[in-house]
Amino acid sequence: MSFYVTTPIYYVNAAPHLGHAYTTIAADVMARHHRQRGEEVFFLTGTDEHGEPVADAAHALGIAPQELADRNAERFKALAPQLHASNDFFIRTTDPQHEAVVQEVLSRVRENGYVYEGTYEGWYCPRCADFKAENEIDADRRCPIHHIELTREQEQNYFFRLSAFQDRLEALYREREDFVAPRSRYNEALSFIRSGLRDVPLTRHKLTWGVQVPWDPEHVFYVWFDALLNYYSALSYARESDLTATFWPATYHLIGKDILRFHAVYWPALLMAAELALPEHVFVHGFLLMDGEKMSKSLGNVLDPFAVIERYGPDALRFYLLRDVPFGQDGSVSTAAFELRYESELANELGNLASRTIAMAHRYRDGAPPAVALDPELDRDFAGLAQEVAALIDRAELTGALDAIWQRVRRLNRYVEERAPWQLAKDQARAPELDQVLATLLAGLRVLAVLLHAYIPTSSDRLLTALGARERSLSAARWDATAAPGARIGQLDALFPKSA
Ligand code: ME8
Repeated sequence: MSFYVTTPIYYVNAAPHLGHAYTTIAADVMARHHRQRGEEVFFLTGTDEHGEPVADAAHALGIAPQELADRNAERFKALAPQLHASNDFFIRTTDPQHEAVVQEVLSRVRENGYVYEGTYEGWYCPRCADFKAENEIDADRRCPIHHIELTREQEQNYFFRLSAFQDRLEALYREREDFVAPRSRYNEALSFIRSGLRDVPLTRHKLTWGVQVPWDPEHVFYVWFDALLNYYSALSYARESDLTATFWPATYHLIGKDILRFHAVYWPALLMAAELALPEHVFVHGFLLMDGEKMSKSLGNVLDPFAVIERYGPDALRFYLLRDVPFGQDGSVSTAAFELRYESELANELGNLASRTIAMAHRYRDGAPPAVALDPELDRDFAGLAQEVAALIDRAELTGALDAIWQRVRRLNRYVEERAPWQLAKDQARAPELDQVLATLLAGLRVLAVLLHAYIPTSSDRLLTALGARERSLSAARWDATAAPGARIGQLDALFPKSA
């Protein structure tokens, strides 16, 4: 089994912000979870370095585009480890190997008859690097995303014959209802397709900052075609041996809703034109909003993920973003909401549960987990949990999976209150009962820690180490007293200190 997950490659026209961190974290949760299942995983992220947004930003700073790209690519590259994102490679579209693949694939698209020369005229947003359809433009001719004035562009270009894929794309959406999720995004993409596909420019004449068109060196490829091909090109040079046969087609492309059309319409058409296999799923998440507006570099209202991480650590940020904003929908983020989740859920519900349980195992049983059967009362909540979580993550329902886990965190907290082990400990005759409660709590914590690994890897690891559990694979989330035999309980400092 192989599993290949990607994030969008981010523009290097400015520094990384929380929105970028969000997609990278989500992809990391999926990658880590699938590794726990024993699958062969490849997780790709990187930077999109060509095109007008980057050229314009460099121009404004009075430096060469490559210099800006080099500078900001480093910052994006540094973001991944700070988030504890376990990406297997970091692609830059200025990598010469990537550029060669772009030239090769797009030449094949031309040889296959899907490229022709023509004139294009339309309303263009230089920040989106995208022409806007008439129905996207309001009366004052501004970009609906960036609120800047659109420019009227007319140029002699090579075109990609997108219209030739009308029927095949409709058939794709008919036959593979899970190609795009959530359903609302599937419907949005399909209705765009059904409204009638028009050919799109494949090259730009006036720009020089891009991958040169091999059959006409006066042109560079339109940045979106260059960028989309990163998902494919990376596999050919990320390692010494070519990984394409193992990982292509991608299992999941995770994207924000701003780039749906490129991934759900252009991309499958381009792959068809190049005779390459299509990805299995495109999952579209919503926007993180601050003051009701999308955070974006060009709007300037950004929350710095580096600052959040420095104060609370990456686990807290990872947890908050996937817990508070239903993955797939828009959601507001704020410091107040973050602090509330941190205190009430991470510190109180999980942190206290863990420290209490471990303290009781030491106090009442000297750190040796009782080797007794688990309380059947919790079977219903815990027995099928790992499968339930895996099924949700298979559908990229990352908030749903986290919620399924968290319901059990709460269930264990109720269990402690109901059984009151401190009362049982007062009565020697009830020692077997206390054994069972402690064994059940320790097993429950182990299951939760294994399942939480994908979300909060550092805390999960600390908790598993304290529980004496060596196994991190999903099989250790079995609801079974023998899943971690004979382990001794260690010490655990507060998982989520309140003074953070
Ligand atoms: O579009 N909320 O790059 P980009 C949630 N280079 N996610 C957000 C976000 C927000 N407020 N802001 C950004 C590009 N994102 C192209 C992609 S792919 C072949 C080329 C995330 O730097 C989200 O994943 O503008 C969004 O799709 C992406 O960053 C856009 O990053």
